[in-house]
Amino acid sequence: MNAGKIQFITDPRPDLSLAAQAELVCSAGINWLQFRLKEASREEKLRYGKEVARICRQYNAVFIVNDDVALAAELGADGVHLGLDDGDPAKARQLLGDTAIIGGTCNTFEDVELRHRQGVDYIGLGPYRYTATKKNLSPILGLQGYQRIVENCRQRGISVPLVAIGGIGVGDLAPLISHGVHGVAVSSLILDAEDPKDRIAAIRDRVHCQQA
Ligand code: TZP
Ligand code: MG
Repeated sequence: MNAGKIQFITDPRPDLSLAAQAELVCSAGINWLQFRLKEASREEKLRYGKEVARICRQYNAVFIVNDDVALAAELGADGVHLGLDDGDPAKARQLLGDTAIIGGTCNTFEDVELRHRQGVDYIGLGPYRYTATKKNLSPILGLQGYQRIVENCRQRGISVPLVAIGGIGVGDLAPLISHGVHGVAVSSLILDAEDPKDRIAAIRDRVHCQQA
């Protein structure tokens, strides 16, 4: 998969536009972004999506669109991130092309088996712990949950990259990576930081220093 180990997920904030979020993370070296904007009209999603896509392209960062394959196609995205209810990865690939990056959200090993069989390129596995960023959270996995699912994947020869998501803190990064996850997807960890650039440096340091 042509993406890094740290995915930033946009989240609407009154004090920082989605474009400013993209500029912030890309300029600090994050090269993988998921455009996530839930409560907005189609026009708003297109307008803000175009701004974020342009910044990602400028920094050569991978640009993924949450939920909506048609929006991803219209924005010329590198891929789409599908929840379990967001449709069939094969159909998404048909529309976006063979080299598109298709991600899928999973909460259980059974979900992982299904999405792996359907040919996703990476799995957003979570939530690690409670987070206010997402509504209707699935059951929390904790470190033990990841350990169990990583072990099941090893036993069944499933090697799709697992990206941990949901309420991840700086102190969670090293343990998660050392338990066999490929990378992490984070939002509030960066957006809530007093010094977001400093926080990004700390995240990059922790993630890239670890052996998967
Ligand atoms: N899906 C599961 S948890 C989550 C999403 C989009 C939000 C992750 O954001 P945060 O702020 O890093 O918990
Ligand atoms: Mg979704």
